[in-house]
Amino acid sequence: MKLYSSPRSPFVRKVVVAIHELGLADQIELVPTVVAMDQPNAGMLAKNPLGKIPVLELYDGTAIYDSAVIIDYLDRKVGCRLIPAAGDARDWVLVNHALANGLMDILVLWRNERDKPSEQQSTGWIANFGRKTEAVLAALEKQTPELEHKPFGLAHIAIAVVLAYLDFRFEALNWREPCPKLAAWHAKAAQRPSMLASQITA
Ligand SMILES: N[C@@H](CCC(=O)N[C@@H](CS)C(=O)NCC(=O)O)C(=O)O
Repeated sequence: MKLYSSPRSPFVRKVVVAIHELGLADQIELVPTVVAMDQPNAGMLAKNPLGKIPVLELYDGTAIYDSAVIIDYLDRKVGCRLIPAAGDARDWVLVNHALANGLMDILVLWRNERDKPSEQQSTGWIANFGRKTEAVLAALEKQTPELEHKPFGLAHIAIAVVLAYLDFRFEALNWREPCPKLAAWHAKAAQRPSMLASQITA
């Protein structure tokens, strides 16, 4: 199988971490792929009409996207280790994945906005991104005891990856200061072999 990917995308990193957690690294080839908001990649549009990565291409050519769907597909092959099959445990994983994944969406939009020439930037949007980011971090700080005692799964992966993305693209936010428990959890999560094998590179 092939994973169309970029080493800087947090959505791709989520999938790569999951691949390592599931022990599937030797079955999936990472194919470096360039995508840009202002320059659709024709090859990717043919596989995913949204023009986004990650895309997993199966042996028969079927394209699977987006990141959560790819992880769900791989996880079901191996026996639902990252996303519980049913019940409250499943709901907890999916809601907390949605929270971290939603923060990824906000950060990508925020970065696009702040990279525009200053006269084209919306100060209202940027202030709103900042408020939402603070709110998500406060919610995650409260969730830390749950993170510590629940099995490492899709939600943990998304949270660990989005916090690393904050370090990579939003260092000045200094997210650890208001979130000491989350910072301690992240320091441990960042040492997992799956996280070390998938570091974001500039
Ligand atoms: N919801 C998608 C988001 C993927 C996404 O936004 N990927 C970015 C790279 S970080 C992308 O491909 N951007 C190109 C574009 O939007 O045209 C997922 O979870 O896979």
